[in-house]
Amino acid sequence: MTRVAIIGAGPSGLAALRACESARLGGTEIPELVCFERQADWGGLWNYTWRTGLDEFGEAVHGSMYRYLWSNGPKECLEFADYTFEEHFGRAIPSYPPRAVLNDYIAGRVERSGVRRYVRFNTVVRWVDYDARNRQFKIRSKDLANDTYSEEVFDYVINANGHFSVPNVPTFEGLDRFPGRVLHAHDFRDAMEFAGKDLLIIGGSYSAEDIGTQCHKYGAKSVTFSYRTKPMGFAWPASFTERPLLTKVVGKNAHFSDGSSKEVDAIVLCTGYLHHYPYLPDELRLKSNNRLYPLGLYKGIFWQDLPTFMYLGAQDQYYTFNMFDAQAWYARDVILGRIALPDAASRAADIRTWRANEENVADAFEAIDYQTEYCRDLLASTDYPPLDVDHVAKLFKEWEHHKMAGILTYRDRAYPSVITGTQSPAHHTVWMEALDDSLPTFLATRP
Ligand code: FAD
Ligand code: NA7
Repeated sequence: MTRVAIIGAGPSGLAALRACESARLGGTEIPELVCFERQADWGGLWNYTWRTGLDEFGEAVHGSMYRYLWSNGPKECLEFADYTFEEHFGRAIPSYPPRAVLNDYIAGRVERSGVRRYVRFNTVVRWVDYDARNRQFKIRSKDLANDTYSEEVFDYVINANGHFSVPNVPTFEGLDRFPGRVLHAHDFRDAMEFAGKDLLIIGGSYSAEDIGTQCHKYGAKSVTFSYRTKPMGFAWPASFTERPLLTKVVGKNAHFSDGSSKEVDAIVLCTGYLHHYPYLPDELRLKSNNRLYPLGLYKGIFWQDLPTFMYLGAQDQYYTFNMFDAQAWYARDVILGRIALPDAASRAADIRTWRANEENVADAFEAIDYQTEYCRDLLASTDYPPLDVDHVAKLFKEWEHHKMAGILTYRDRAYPSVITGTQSPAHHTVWMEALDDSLPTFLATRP
């Protein structure tokens, strides 16, 4: 029987399980599935851990999410077309749920489809080898709880390990003598730690914006952003400033490339993440920065040199959960023989075209259009339930405008579901005053 390995049970790996299971429920014989997940439960980044550094087994902690994290985009843009928020929660809920609520939604879909039996928790993939003679992969994994290694063979590998876990950590002159805390966003857990402090944040993207606004919400005295390429440019409240790149730190004084300086108490490096696949040999390993179309992946999924090896979720992400579904349904259909891949030259030409178009993307609005076309292309070939990506793109663009209109208030907006059409209710408490991010409080009709 054909065997498929899935590495990771985050939203991408779970999409692969769900895709296969829905084919099975539709009467199709599916391959034998083994999903390796190094954490004790599924959900990937959404499965919050207080730990940082190494975990109880001496493994690098995967989690980059922090307490009080709320969705940074409308949930209507990520809703699964085959499992709506209304189906999961029994009613419409507000548009910007906190982490625990989204984790509950992700887990609910797969819990109900009964795919837990395919997942080996606390099991880390250590090495993947390809044997060209019998066209099979050999996976060496470690059962962390029982402290034992195993080796097994597979015909296909779906790599869904996530690429926002291993931090990109630059250094700056004087950091080694800075008399305060210095950390990367990957290790950030609780904004309360920075209440009353003057905070310096390096970076100009989502982590910088979100950790900065969250620290403000929980009482930071001031937030200074330092950007490498360009400022984020939001209408920041008075206690925020944007400065160009940090050049050095002298004592508590941070010096910037425009000659200005600022005394700060703590520094958070929101400098992004590395594509990091320590269990993959050179010939299977994606080498990329964080971008919309990493090279080497046909349809953004199939490893060009060996298409039985696949990556899910390897792109920079506007679309998330439903894009992982679009990828997973497509990957599944290739494995099931429902979709035939073209020859290597045609695949290479297709990759070149998508990459050239990606290089012409000029701003966030064009990036949204680009990823919309990418999803549309995948969705056209599978039986994934209808998803109106033009409507999703429209909501993404409204979201961008709402962020520009108010970086502290955009989460108070509400949008209609793309799938059901139901208008989401406003949350009972505005985001800036919603300090309790627990699921029961969020779902309560009144706080
Ligand atoms: P992950 O969620 O990273 O899951 C990968 C899984 O693979 C993990 O469970 C990990 O343990 C497992 N794994 C890794 N290596 C191995 C191995 N060797 N062996 C076995 N298992 C392994 N997206 C949104 O839509 N909205 C948001 O608000 C949002 N906020 C974010 C905030 C932060 C701080 C970060 C870092 C990301 C955020 N994202 C958000 C984007 C996020 O990437 C996706 O939502 C989603 O989690 C990606 O799913 P994934 O399965 O590809 O990766
Ligand atoms: P991103 O979106 O990859 O952004 C990384 C940021 O880090 C970006 O602004 C980079 O600047 C900056 N960066 C990287 N290296 C440096 C150095 N050496 N010096 C200064 N600045 C640097 O990662 P995020 O963590 O913000 O977001 C990842 C996910 O987490 C995302 O999906 C969110 O939903 C949450 P650049 O613009 O390249 O000059």
